[in-house]
Amino acid sequence: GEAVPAAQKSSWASFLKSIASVSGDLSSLTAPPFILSPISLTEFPAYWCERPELFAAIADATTDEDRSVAVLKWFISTLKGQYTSRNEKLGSEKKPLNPVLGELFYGYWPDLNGRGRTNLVVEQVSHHPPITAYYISNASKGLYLQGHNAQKTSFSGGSIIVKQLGHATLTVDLPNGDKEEFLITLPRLRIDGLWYGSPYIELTENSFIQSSTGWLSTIEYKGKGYFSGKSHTFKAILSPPGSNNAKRTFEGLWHLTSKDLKSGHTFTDVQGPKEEVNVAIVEEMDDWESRKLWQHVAKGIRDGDFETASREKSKIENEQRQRRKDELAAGTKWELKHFEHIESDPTYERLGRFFKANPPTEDTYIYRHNGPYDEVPVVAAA
Ligand code: 0T9
Repeated sequence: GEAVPAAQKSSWASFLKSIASVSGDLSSLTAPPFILSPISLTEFPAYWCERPELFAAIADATTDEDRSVAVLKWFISTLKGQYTSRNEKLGSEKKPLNPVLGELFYGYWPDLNGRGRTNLVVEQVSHHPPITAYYISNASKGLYLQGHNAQKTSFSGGSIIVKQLGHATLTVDLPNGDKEEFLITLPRLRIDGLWYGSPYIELTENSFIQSSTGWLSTIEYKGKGYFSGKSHTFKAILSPPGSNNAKRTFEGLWHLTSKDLKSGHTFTDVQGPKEEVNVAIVEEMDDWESRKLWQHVAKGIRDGDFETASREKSKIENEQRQRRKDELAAGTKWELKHFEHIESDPTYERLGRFFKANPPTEDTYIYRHNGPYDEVPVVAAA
């Protein structure tokens, strides 16, 4: 392959072979250096909010229909960041750092032009399989997004097929005191370009956004050679409560622009700049915060010093192994810091019924409201 350095060709070939034989979880496979990313998966939830004004705009919609349109617009506008930004920043899709249990990522987007401040709290809630939980809130706009992510991978026709497990729920405080909820499911991914060592993602099949008002967005994803013949194509239909008929249809390319077919107006346009999340400087971070925890590994990868990267990675992994052993010996269990695991998410069950969500139930991680940006609880005077 072209993108594979000569010295890493055989290790890339054996990596591809191991991908084909290991199904389920690829996170712990050792990949050749050229494909390693210095960024941990705990940073990925930030992609949900790199256009904070579109997130904030959800609160400004005045009808149920318009609110569902605003949620869809925000969602579609996140896809470019979620699924193509490594290609833009790192040259191709790369293998992210596999987070350790308890790894944290905190960030925010400042309040500008009245959009309110948006905060992000992420915690790695499982190491094997990797599961990442997150909470994104814009309290001044009454917007709260809670979700978790895991993946189940398989290999087919030379591509990696990634089924995303997990979902997100968005809660919106309405001016009349009611709450509207949205259940957001996640698309399937196909990772192509592996043979040439320059992987990229295509989205496939469907995902859904179901509102508690009954409005439903059904989003269909296609790549090269399907209905428009172009990669990164989507078509979304919005149907009113109790109906399967499209009231609105939106179509286009999720990494460029799309149109509202009824009006002919632009629906999404993500060609302009996005805003990366703001984080503390490493010196001021907690030891469990991703960029501090991985700093030496990341530097090794960035500098092309893979000996240092792999030595530092082993340190982290050995420390983790020791922790798990100690817990086993002491009969204790690792405690999650910011989230509580529950076996079945009532919001998923209730809203998932509208569109026959598969599976019909899913677990979830409930935010404890004890992140660095939450107000310190007032201790009652004695
Ligand atoms: C949630 C996103 C997810 C995480 C990543 C599949 C993948 C891990 C999960 C689904 C985000 O909201 C969106 C984007 C990219 C997804 C990653 C792409 C990827 O390749 C990895 C997997 C685990 C690999 O690293 C496979 C091996 C690698 C050599 C291929 C580039």
